Amino acid sequence: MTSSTPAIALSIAGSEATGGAGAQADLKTFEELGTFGIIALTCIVSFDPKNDWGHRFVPVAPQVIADQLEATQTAYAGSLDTVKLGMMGTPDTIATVAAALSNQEWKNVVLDPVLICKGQEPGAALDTDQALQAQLLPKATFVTPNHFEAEVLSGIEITTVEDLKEAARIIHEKSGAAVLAKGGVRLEGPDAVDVFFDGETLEVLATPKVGEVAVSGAGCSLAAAVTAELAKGVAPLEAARNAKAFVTEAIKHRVSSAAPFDAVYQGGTRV
Ligand code: PXL
Repeated sequence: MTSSTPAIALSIAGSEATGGAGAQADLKTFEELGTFGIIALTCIVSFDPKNDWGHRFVPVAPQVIADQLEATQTAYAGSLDTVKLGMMGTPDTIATVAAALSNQEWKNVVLDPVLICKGQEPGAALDTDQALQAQLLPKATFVTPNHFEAEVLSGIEITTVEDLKEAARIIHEKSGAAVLAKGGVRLEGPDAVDVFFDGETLEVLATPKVGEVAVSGAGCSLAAAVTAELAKGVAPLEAARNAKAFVTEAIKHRVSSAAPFDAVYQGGTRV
């Protein structure tokens, strides 16, 4: 390796065909932030324009997920130490990913705890949520719950910044990970407020809201940006600050389509 060799960042995530969220958002973010991005696909999501743009969800077979990770982990043995976990979708996928993660040491495991995907039946989703909390949360070094996920993981209702701080503390206690709990557009007020807590430092990150409507891919891109920064050796709080600045620009330069939600543009910082 030379000093110009980029840091490697792996995302284990689902494809979202319109290019707003999921693996596509991760890979674009990794590239923008100067890392060498790699994807192992867990599932394929295709929004359904005939059905209110609901999620059509197809899992990738567990063996195929294991094969992808075997290829990547073998190819980059010794240089791959940072992974982001995005949408898993099924308990089988979670078990497969947890087993593959156990095959090596990691410096950074960034868990974006995607809990519910519309289009899944609630029973299956509950199983998936429980498997995620039991098998992946303990492996995480950094967790990025959105408002809903922070409520589920902490068990408290979040309506104020104080609630968000409390949720971040509870999720840290539960996981041992650094937590970036996202208020986004869900909390009232002029700012999009997120809370960072790593057991020592609690910091409120606030930037003026770009709009009042959530933009597709913002959460994925934020977690991917944290992952890229950590892969490059940036410390967790600084990674959170840099990621928020990156996503704010991506939201400002969002792309509209016939779908009912805009998609973030990761090239926003270059425009
Ligand atoms: O934003 C959560 C998310 C993550 N991953 C995939 C998705 C979505 C939401 O649509 O489709 C693949």
